Amino acid sequence: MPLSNEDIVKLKEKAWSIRRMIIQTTIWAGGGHVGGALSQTDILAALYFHYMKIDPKNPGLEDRDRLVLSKGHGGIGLAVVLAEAGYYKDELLKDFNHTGSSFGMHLDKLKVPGVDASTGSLGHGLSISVGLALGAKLKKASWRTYCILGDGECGEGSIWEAAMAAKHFNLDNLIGFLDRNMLCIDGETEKVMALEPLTDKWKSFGWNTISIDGHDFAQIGDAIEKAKAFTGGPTMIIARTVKGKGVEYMEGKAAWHYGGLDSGMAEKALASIDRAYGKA
Ligand SMILES: Cc1ncc(C[n+]2csc(CCOP(=O)(O)OP(=O)(O)O)c2C)c(N)n1
Repeated sequence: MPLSNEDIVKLKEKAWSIRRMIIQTTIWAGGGHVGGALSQTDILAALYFHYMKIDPKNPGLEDRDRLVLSKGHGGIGLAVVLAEAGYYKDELLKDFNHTGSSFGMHLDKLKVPGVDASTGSLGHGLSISVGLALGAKLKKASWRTYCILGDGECGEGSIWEAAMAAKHFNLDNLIGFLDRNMLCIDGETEKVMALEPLTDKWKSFGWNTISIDGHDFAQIGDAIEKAKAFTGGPTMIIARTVKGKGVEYMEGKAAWHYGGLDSGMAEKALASIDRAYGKA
């Protein structure tokens, strides 16, 4: 069933509050991977606040859907989403990446409730996801595995080994999102290591592919519904996104892959997010 207007309004509110909290947590942490955390936000909001079967009061629920943030540097964004979903209090984020905190820049599944895989070294999350999805098949369990990949990350050869395996095992319970913001750490993906034609690459590995605007909730929702209904193998949703989405001065700038914010920058960032959501 497509998302209703009411659902979309609710998800936009969540995305607004998540984006603000990513800025706040970046201030507390003294710096963070803010650009990629903002590009993945709407995808995570749709998954955690509408589509995924989860119980924040019981993070280990056997029957839950799993999410693997293969672009593990986006952990600051996932940590905010998990707090917003109720896995823990957002006050804990005040210590994000401080010595002794449970929250490192890359999230540890043994320390942070709700995290299904410890990631950070790029290129491994899809293999972990294949293992989880295959495990669900072997157990005849109905839960799904979602995996969020970066586009720069797709330069890792291990992604393509996992892509092959996912089709080999016909893992129709595995749904990937490729955060196609066209930027990696060093600049434009097409200059650093060209990926295009990217959709054709996933298709040729046997995946069902869907291309969407990764900031449009109606399109995100529609793609998830189609992926869930598809039984011929795994699906990769290629989501066109904007690195730094919501903060005008960060949008489309590789320099904001990682950054710290002084009080002037933070104020400007929050004001920009508020404007983007008609709150100012
Ligand atoms: C194996 C490995 N090599 C290098 C890095 C350092 N690194 C962190 S993020 C990043 C760029 C990732 O770009 P992309 O996947 O496009 O992420 P996004 O733009 O969505 O933040 C790199 C090279 C890493 N984490 N792991």
